[in-house]
Amino acid sequence: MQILNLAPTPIGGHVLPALPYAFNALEPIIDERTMLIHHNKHHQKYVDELNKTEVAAKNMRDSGNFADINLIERELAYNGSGHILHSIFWTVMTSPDTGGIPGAITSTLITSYFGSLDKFKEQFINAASKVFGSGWAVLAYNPAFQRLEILQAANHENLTQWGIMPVLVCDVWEHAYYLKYQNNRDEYINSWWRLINWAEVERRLIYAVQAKLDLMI
Ligand code: MN3
Repeated sequence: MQILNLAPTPIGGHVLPALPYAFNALEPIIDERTMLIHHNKHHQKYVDELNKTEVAAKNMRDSGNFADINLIERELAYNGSGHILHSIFWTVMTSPDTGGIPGAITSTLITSYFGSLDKFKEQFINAASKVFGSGWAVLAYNPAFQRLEILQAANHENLTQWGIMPVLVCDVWEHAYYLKYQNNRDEYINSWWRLINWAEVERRLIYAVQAKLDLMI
């Protein structure tokens, strides 16, 4: 891989990223206990299952027995997407009302596509609120179209556009909010908005735009 300057994650070598703040940093909007369970139990499980599945896939290739191929491919999509979305989720939040305002690139791309920041927020919150069952609201840069889009993720891996690069994600699985908000998902989402770390969204968006993956189609 030297020629490509890549450092690929070894098969079965994913690790749970540390939170970039204390478990109680998002209080009172997201309580410490929810963060502990969500990060140390739920996200850890996606990492563990992804690692296990990658090893199982290697064993499948080594043995030439592909009887479990459908199960393995499904697990790769589910757990891999779960690991990626949670890893992004932790970084795009910060203590309430300290995350600033959308950066210059974020504001420009949001306004040019959604019309205004208010229209963007309205669609994002509605998308998050109306996810059927467990899932996410995702603001993503689509390099094929060279613009942003709002998508829902059903579970972690369904309803996507291929090749998107998520820059802002909101977890609306019940495990993200149930201890404090019970069935009041809308209250959670509207409070969650005050946690957005706009500098991190801007950093991710600049990276996505510069990736120049528009040659993919
Ligand atoms: Mn979650």
